[in-house]
Amino acid sequence: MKQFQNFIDGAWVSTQRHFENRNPVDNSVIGRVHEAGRVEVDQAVRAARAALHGPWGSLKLEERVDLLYAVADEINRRFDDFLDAEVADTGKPRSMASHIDIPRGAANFKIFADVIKNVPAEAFEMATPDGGAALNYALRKPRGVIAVVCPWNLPLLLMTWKVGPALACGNTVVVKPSEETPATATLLGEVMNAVGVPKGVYNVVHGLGPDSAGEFLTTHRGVDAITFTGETRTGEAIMGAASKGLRPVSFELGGKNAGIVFADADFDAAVDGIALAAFVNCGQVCLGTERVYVERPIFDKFVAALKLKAEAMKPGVPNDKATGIGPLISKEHQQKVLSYYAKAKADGATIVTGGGVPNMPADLQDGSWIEPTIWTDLPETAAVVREEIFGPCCHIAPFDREDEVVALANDTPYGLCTTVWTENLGRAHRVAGQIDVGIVWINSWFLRDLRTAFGGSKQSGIGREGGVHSLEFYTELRNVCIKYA
Ligand code: NAD
Ligand code: 6OD
Repeated sequence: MKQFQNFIDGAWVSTQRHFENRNPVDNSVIGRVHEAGRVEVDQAVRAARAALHGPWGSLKLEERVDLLYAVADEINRRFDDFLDAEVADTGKPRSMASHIDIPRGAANFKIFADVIKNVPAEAFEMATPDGGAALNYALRKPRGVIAVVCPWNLPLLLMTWKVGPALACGNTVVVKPSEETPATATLLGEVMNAVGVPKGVYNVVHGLGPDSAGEFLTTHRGVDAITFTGETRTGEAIMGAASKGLRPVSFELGGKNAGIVFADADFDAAVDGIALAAFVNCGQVCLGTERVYVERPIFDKFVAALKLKAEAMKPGVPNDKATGIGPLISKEHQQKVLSYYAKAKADGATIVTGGGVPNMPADLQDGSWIEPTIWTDLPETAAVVREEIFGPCCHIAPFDREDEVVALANDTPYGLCTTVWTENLGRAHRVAGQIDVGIVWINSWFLRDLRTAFGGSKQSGIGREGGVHSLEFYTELRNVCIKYA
């Protein structure tokens, strides 16, 4: 059985409190996680502080950038180790993890190394009141010790999406991976040591949220800023913690994203795109589509086509090339998703397909399997239309007018993303301008140049990260004015 220890100051730290790490495919115990207490969290924060003022802080930018390139190269060299670890923790199809999770995990270090190398500086020559002159410029300084609190759905990808820019900007980090997925954050500690990242720059503390490592880290006053990806309610708790000491936060939170399909859309592309957005990663993507609105003339045809797509997704184990959908992350999450399936039924939904647990072979029956599910005929007030489920499911409703569907899409406390499917360019621009979200995809989904801004509006997030936008959170500008004449 694997032991997942904390990684503090470049060393492996075990503790007396443990919890189990389970494989969602069959619920078997695959590892023992050493839970960090207040003492270990404090050690990690102190190590991060010492590195900031020591070996890391004194590196030249070029040396830091070279180390980040080396981290990316080492992740790629150990690609299969990362792949095995991610797949064992999440149960996701190996094909998905090898095309998305692991390559992006490596790329996040390269991209932000390039960003920091090329970021322009601001400088102004100015006349002074006494007839002299001054040069006024801004220095970018790291914020300090950053707490990185992560979810389980894309563990390496979403963790490195924060750690990459944080380190590129000269900060040090203490990462709290999700209790469900401790493996790849731990493995990254080995990578950091292997390529010579100074000890204390990257630290990992394992544990849960409340009254555990998550809370101990975010309430620790030695942390200068907190970046968090996860549920909106957790974000509220972390924001409360951050208010002590007025520490800045960057939040990527939940969503209840709409997909809008106009009758003039490329029909097959829209069906493929919505199927991907609703079902990939077993629906456990914050950017996923759980509300679909289809223009009435193509409504029945669309529902029938999406049903075929859902039913073609064969549940199975990660290594089987025929697998279309893996399990949910845990039995607990399976119960949550099933409770929404029950609510939809009780609310009078038409269950187009799915609605339960698929039949699996005997050795997999204890896994967290779930059927891709489509509902129609629910009012907009139904729980499955309003609340984030984070499972492979969507409700499809018809609409008649553009202004009507814009209002429907916007009628949610969330504002992460929307997909719009249309061949009408004017309409595409018009609707993109009217939907109150951080990201609008036209005729696409999950397609993004990593240099662009990513983040949610309303209760889906605070701030934007990506490319130079990440610098706004991971650095602070120091204004220097020098009178030279
Ligand atoms: P979660 O909020 O339950 O947990 C996320 C992390 O926060 C975990 O590491 C957990 O241990 C920690 N945590 C929980 N309570 C805490 C507390 N009180 N103090 C400090 N830390 C605490 O989220 P999850 O279940 O891991 O992930 C699913 C959620 O994440 C969904 O709502 C999804 O939409 C959201 N998400 C959003 C994005 C985005 O980019 N907007 C990306 C991925 C996931
Ligand atoms: O691709 C990204 O950078 C990103 N933040 C994706 C988020 C996915 C949410 O589950």
